[in-house]
Amino acid sequence: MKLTFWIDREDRTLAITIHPSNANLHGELKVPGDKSISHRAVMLGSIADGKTTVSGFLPGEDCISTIQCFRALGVKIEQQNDQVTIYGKGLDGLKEPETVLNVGNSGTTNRLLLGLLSGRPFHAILLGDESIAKRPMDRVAIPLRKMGAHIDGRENGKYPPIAVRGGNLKGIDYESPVASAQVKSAILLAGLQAEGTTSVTEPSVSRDHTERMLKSFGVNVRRNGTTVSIEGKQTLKATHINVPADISSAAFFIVAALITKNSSIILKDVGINPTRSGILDALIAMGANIQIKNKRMFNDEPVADLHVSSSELKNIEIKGDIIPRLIDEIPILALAATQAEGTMAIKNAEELKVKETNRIDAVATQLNRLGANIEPTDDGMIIHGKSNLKGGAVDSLGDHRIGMMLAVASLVCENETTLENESCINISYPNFFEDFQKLIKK
Ligand code: SPQ
Repeated sequence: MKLTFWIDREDRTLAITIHPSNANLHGELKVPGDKSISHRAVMLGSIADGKTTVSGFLPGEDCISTIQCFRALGVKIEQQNDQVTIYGKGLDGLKEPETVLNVGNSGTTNRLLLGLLSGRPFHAILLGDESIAKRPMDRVAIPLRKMGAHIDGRENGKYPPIAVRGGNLKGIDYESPVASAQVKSAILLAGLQAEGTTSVTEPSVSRDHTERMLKSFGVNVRRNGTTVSIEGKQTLKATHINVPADISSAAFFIVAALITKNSSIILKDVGINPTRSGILDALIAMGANIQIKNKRMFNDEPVADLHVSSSELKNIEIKGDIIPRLIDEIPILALAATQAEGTMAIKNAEELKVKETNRIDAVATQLNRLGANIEPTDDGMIIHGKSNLKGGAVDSLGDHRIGMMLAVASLVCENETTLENESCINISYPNFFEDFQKLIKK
């Protein structure tokens, strides 16, 4: 196949140059497994009784960090590419780790592990990279302490490294100030080990993969509106988990096909859980030609094949309950907005400030360098379309989602784009450039 899109590895892994080529995208692709679901499969398999098998696992750096942490907690786990086998011995099978648990760049690993370890009768220290050191952990430490866990860290437990000594927990009724699946999941994983009932109420519903997967492992979880409840002292039975393709990864190619001319692609087996599919709703409301076909279930998770073709987009306002349903897709949605008619205002998205980078600033500074017109605001951004992007030097700033968004942006740039610090893309999509090249046609 003749490639019209290529990568110069200038400094081994530090920078790549993407040459614009008036390319379009064609063909069929299955993007790697869902990151959130892959983490949870390892965690729940590790505390279940018996052998859990996982197919479609994401072998990205974040999920490998989760596997390494559970190995350090004494769990035998075999992993080969997207196949994983976990030999769970129940919650009591977890052992006090002899070394610190390295969560790498993964907020999910850090926060969910804190919840899980809050109920274990031993001491553990969790640390990660420079980005993790800046991410707030008090949002989980506060409710977990109320349940009886001893948690400390920098600035009174706000920032990693975090130390936890777990023990006997009691159920709580917690009203979370943020719609966060990591907060909700950490409390549910502690609640599983607590006396009585634990409930979490959120301002709006965040991704519900933990609740769905707990059911697959035989645990009873109840939902009433924005409240989820779990009874303590339940045990998990090993199972098989088939992980859907990650909608957050698919989103990069969806937008790439929409904003380039004469493109038409099919993305297979994509997770379309309604707590994650806000990006499809937003793009369709903007006029995107996206057809959702062949709907079916992988365990308790809905999946479908997405047929996407080039579209004329019109900007809309993005705010309220849709925000947690597309929070990780806001960088790529912002790129789509630069190529759409009119103005997009994104509101109520202050959570973007506490991701791998401050994603409000990262999106605005990097896309503006390419020629976009984006004003950052306190809780989001205002994107003025339609911009002719020029190209130039940009930086992922170490954030995988910013890196992939900028690589897609280069497709519509007049001149060459140089992306610095692209290696962070391995966090969630190790073969991103190879898959991107597969879809590019002249
Ligand atoms: O794991 P991490 O680093 O927090 O990953 C991110 C991402 O973009 O990959 C956020 F930076 O996704 C989070 C997501 O934003 C993954 C997640 C989960 O698996 O539970 C939930 C969301 O975070 P939150 O804080 O809203 O719960």
